[in-house]
Amino acid sequence: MPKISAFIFDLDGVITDTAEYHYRAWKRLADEEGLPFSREDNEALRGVSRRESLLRLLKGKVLPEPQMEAYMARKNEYYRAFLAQITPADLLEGVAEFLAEARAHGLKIGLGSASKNARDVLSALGITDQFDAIGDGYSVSRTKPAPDLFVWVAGRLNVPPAECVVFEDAEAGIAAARECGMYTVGIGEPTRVGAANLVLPSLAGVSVSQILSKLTDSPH
Ligand code: B16
Ligand code: MG
Repeated sequence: MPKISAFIFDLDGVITDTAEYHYRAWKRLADEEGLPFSREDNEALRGVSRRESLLRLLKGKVLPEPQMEAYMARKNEYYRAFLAQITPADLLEGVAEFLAEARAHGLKIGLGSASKNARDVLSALGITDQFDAIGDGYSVSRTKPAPDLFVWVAGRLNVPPAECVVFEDAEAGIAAARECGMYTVGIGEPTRVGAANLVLPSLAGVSVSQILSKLTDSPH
């Protein structure tokens, strides 16, 4: 069994499902601007930054930078209005138990989210104090699939990347973690996170020792 010192979690899709709120906020903007945008289109926005999300929503349509900025600000305003509805009941099944068990194992806990709203979401969920380091949309400039965010979090945790396990629901996030030599646990569809070392439908009923015992000597 390899030496593992830290678990790093993505937020949306792993700890809670803010994806629905992101969708509704983008959908409102798209409808107001007469841009076609479906739930299926929204799948391509999973785990990617606000700017990259807008570029994907625009499907190749080019806008001047000030208009891009205005669209992103408006979407964020719509999204933030939903944050007031988030409570600890919105933690995905099994997450509270899994975090507590990981801490009891002496593992360090990090967050690696693309979201600039991550701290507010953690606070609404009531779990900010469970994290030893919080990496969010402000921490680095190159977003997933670049490895920068996870490297940044590992640095904050003072743990070598090879001793980290990343939990992610997005293809870009698995690619980012693999790029920096971390172990990966994909949450959700194998078609999306199949490149991970382990793939699980969710963290419900999952134990820390179960995960650790399934990791091989090298992440690749
Ligand atoms: P914001 P994650 C991601 O969160 C979301 O999955 C993605 O839909 C969103 O565009 C991105 O955060 C940026 O969010 O607009 O709040 O900065 O999965 O990386 O936790
Ligand atoms: Mg995610």
